[in-house]
Amino acid sequence: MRNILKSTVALLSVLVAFTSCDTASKSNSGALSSSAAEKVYVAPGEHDEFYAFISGGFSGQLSVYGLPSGRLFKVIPVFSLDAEKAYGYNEETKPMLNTSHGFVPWDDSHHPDISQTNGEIDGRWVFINGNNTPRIAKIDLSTFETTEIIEVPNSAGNHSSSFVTENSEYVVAGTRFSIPIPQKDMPIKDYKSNFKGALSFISIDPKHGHMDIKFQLIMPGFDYDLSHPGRGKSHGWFFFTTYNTEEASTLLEVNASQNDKDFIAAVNWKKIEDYVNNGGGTMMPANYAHNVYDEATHSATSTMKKEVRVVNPLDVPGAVYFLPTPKSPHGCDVDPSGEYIVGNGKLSANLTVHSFTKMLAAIENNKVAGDAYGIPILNFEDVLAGVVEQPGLGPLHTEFDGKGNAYTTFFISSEVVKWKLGTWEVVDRQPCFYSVGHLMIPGGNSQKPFGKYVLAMNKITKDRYLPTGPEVTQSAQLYDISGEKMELLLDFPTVGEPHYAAGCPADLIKPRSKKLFKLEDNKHPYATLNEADTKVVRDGKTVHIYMTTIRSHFAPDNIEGVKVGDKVYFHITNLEQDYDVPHGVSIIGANTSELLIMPGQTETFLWEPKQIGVWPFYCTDFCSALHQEMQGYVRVSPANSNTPLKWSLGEDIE
Ligand code: RUQ
Ligand code: CUA
Repeated sequence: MRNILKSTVALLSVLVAFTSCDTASKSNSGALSSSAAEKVYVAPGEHDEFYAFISGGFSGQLSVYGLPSGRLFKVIPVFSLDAEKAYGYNEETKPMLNTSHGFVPWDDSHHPDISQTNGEIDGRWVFINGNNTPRIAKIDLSTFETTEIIEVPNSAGNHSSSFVTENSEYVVAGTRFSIPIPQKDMPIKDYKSNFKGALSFISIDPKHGHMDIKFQLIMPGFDYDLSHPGRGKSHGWFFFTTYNTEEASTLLEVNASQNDKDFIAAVNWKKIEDYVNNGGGTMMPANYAHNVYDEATHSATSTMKKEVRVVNPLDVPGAVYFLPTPKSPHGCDVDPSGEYIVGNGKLSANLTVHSFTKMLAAIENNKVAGDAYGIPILNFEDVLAGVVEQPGLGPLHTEFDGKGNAYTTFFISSEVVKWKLGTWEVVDRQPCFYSVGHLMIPGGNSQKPFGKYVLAMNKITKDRYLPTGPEVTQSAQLYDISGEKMELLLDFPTVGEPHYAAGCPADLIKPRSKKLFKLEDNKHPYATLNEADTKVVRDGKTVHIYMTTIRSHFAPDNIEGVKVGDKVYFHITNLEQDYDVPHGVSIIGANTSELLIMPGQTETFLWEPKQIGVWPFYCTDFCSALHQEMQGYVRVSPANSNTPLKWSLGEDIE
């Protein structure tokens, strides 16, 4: 025990030494030479070449940047409330944040991935995982809005997620923390062999993208850290890194660092899919939310699902194998050809690369080294493609440029290292400022990466930016990788802690970007499609206001007969049919955010007036020269008054 603690202390001091930035900061690297500046300069009015969708980490959101400029375009609300867009505040989107734990308006979003067709990025949807209360969200890239969230049962810490297979057959969610399945009240010390880890395969409807859990593979109680799909020759397989194969439940920094090798789990999902399609697996009681936003009604619904299909890997022989992989591997990355599976062993001096072809041969020849809970373990030597010797310290993630090179981030030595697939030689290295986590090459998780830039997402940025109090901005760095050597081009701040990102050429998305919602397609139950139909309706203590907006007034804009204690729903339809003309609305004391209503859309907020008086409401979005004139009044009378319910526009209420 003493030795273990000693070695942990030693490792920690290495870590501290490498993450203190004082010396590195002095070398200003001359990155912003004029040629670097030119490479990231996008002239006013010009467009960026790539979109980058960068995870918001603990902000729970997904942010959209342009590359190479590093300009922020939008923060898409996904798992967290967003007052700017009324996400989670308006009645239409509140159901998006429903879970089996109730309304959960926050998550830790990690790894975005873009949908694919035939192994190439198709630019239709982005998927991203919520790590804390296990969920997967789908963002529609025609509207840049979250349109679906599915909760993942039997899971905790949805981290090996949300990676997509090469025809978007599945988006995959693996649990980081193993737990009792089903959950139950039991002693924590009985973790070993009693806790299990679920790997969930969530099918994606090819047309609408609707998600549905096809099956959950119930695996031994390890921590399933990251994953990537096979592609090309390895299409039909999925690979997951594991750590804590020791099955420790306490002081994991020591107790989960005992085994010389953990595993990459290779899962033949095609085989399991066949098994399931033939009635295999068992339906297990469960309780998880499936939240879908409908573009026709501009509203989300939340449905609680009551069962899920689980599969015991031992029931599908030949479907799951363990590939021994040194020292608590983190990233699990598959090259564009589908041949190489890179295990980024956090505590290993070398990078391990497995060969898919060799894996198949070992399986064919039944060369098994042992088993873990009945799952065959292959021989390390039999599946090894090669080793990148001593490339750096603390490897985390690897991406590929499609030209035979791999790029791996090293957290402890704080650098991106470029090496060659097949020869395993290191060909270049560039420092990161500082302590890089993930990296992204547009299309990097596909058969066809666009190997022009690599984006490094860093964990520490002290002294890179103007100070902003104890918390310094989160940051990414852009490198040009079009030449033999990488060249640092740009630092830019990011939202939340960026984990992974997904990128693609802007041309894949731009032509499909929606400009407005057609009024005639608006099926919102409280939509008002012209001013003549505006009205105010009382139903007991509930008041529904059917209101419209158009430059530059609300209809109606004077309302009387509302009483203290009423529940007042403002249902507001934006009648504009022009690009980029939203209107906003809010009223004093409303316990929600403003609404930001797109052309042709209907949104609703609830107001519960607590005080008598005459209260103004106004447009919150500067929509025209007469935006400041876009306002109105609601008269609130005592609860027992008999002020008649009346409304008007352009004339006085008599
Ligand atoms: S993880 S670096 Cu989800 Cu590697 Cu963040
Ligand atoms: Cu409408 Cu400002």
